[in-house]
Amino acid sequence: MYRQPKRNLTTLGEFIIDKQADFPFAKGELSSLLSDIAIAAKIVNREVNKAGLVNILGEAGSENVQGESQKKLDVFANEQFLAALATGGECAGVASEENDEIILFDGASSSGKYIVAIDPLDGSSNIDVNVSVGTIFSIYRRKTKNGPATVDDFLQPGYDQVAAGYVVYGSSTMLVYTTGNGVNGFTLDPSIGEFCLSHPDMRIPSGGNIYSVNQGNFVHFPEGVKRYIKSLQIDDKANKKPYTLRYIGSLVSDFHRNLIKGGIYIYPTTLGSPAGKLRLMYECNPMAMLMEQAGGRATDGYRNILEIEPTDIHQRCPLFVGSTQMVEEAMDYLRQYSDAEMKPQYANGKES
Ligand code: P6P
Repeated sequence: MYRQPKRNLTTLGEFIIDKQADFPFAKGELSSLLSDIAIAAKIVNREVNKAGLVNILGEAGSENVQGESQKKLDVFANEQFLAALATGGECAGVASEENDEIILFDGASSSGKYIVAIDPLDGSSNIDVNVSVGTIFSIYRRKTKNGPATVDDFLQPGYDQVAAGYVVYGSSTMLVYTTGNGVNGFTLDPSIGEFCLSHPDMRIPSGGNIYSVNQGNFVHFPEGVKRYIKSLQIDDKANKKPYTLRYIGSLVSDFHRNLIKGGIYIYPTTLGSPAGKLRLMYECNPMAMLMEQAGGRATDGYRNILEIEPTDIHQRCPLFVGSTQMVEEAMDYLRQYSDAEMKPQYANGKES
C-alpha cells in the first residue's frame, strides 16, 4: 500500500479540490473557474515583476470607462483574465473596470453557470513607481438559466456572491480568496510556479490601531469622518493613540496589511464625489465578502456593503472596511455628526 510521504505544502489546486469535497453537489465548475483565475494571475505576475525592464510601462494611449488613462499593464492584465475566463468554459461573461460594457463570451462559455466582476489591475497608477498593485475579483452564479448572460446577471447584491478574492503583486505575490467558508491565503512559489497555502483561515483582529485614508482629502470629508479621524490622532497612550496612518494608494495592499494586523480603510463620500470613488461590483463587494468572512465589517458608513442593490456595473460607493470595533466606531461618528446631504445617494433612490 502506497504510504504518502508527509509534505507540508498544499497547492491552491489541491486546496480547491479538497474544499470542493465539502460541497456534495459541487461538480467542479467553481473549482475550475478559480483555477482559471489563478493561471491568469501567474501570467500577470510575470509581467508586473518585470514592468520596469520592458517597454510595457507608460500610457497605452487609450482611456478606460473611468476616463483614466490606461497603462499598458492595465490592458495586458485585462486581456489575460478575459482570455483565461473565456477559454475556461465556466464563466458566461465579465464586468471589468477596463470595459465600458459587460463582456459576454460565446461558444461553450456562453452557457457557463457563473459571471465574474473584476478589477484586473487595481492601483495601477502605482506601477511606474514600483508600489504593489492588485487584482480584485467577484464571482456570482447567473440568475438567467440559458442563452447569453444579461446585465441583470451582474446586478446582484454582494450577499449573493459565491466567491471573492484578490491577488496582491507585492514583495511576494499572494492570492487570497473565500467561497463563504473562511478566508485562505496562498503565496506564489516561483520555483514551482504554484500558489501554496501560507495563510490558512485568515481572521482580522477585532480591534486595531492602523487607519488608511487619503488625508489629503480631509477638508472635503463629511463632518463625522473628520471627527472620527481626529479622535484617532489624540495623545492617549492608554488607548494606544495616536494611531498609525498607513495609506499607499493601493486598496489591495492597504486591505491586506489591515487584514493581517487589524485596522480600518476608509474611502468616504467627499463634496466632489457624493458616492465616493471606489466601485461597488469589483472593489467594494469582493472586499466586503472577504472582510466579513475574516470576522471584520464593511459598510458604506451607514449599512453593510453587501446589502446594496446595484443599478450599474460601474457604480461607486463609499467604503469603511476592517476591524469591526473600528468600523462601528466610525459609523457612530457619522450618525452623530454628519450632515444628511453627505449620506451616499444611490441611483435606485435608496439611501443608506
Ligand atoms: P486616491 C486606486 O486607484 C484606488 O482605486 C484604490 O486602489 C486606492 O485605495 C484608491 O483608489 C486611491 O485613491 O484618491 O486616494 O488616490
